[in-house]
Amino acid sequence: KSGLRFYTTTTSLTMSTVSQDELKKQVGYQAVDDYVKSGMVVGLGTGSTAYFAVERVGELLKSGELKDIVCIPTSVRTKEQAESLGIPLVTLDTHSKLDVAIDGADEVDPDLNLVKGGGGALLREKMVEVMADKFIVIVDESKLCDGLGPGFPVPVEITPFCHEHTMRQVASLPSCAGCKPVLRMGSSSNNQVDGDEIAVTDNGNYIVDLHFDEPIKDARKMAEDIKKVVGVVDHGLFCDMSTAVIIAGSEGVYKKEP
Ligand code: ABF
Repeated sequence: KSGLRFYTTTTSLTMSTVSQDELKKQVGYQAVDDYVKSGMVVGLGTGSTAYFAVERVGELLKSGELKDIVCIPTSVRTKEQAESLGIPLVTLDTHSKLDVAIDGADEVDPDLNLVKGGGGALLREKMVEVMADKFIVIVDESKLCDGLGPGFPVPVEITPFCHEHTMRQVASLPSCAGCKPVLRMGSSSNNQVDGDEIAVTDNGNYIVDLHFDEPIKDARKMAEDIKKVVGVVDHGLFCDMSTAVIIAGSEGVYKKEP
């Protein structure tokens, strides 16, 4: 793998004997160990991989290896996890700039553009992560793709008011041609279980997932066009934001940089 830096390589253990949770833990811990230093303002991501990064921050604070950091959670559930670990929390209102943010993703393309929002936290994630000097993405290898779209639908957070209108406006964008818009259902936006009620985000909005059969040709253009639709709050295309992606894969943990 050209231009990659390996942290560890698997020896006797084949990756099949390493659980996916173990892979997520490896990258979550590696990201914190590499990028979080005492005195920093740190963005804490959302999802099962980011969960381990938050766990590591709590562990290092408890051991005294990390001191004087404050963290900004990207969802209610990350806030609750951080509080349970005694991690000092602030918000963007008092800390508009961050040193580093660490978060998972649903898809990563070769240019390190991302689809995020499977966990319904995309708005707070993007608000925090655009303000971080470094945005470190942590994934297991299953998230890597050749082109965004088919592997994971693109979430779009929209206002509940006339949401069917807004869904139609987004789906009819030329840059979204061929997409199938599906309103996310479930008891909460934090899990994509099918439910009989519309999922509501931490911010009181709805999410429409745009399903694509073909890879998105120009994710940047699609991102711009979706954002212009009145009624759209934001979307899960995170383009040109990644500082580095730490990946747990079949040959161990490695890092890709743009
Ligand atoms: C979050 O990380 C979401 O944007 C994305 O859906 C999720 C990936 O979840 P997981 O790490 O559980 O696969 O930031």
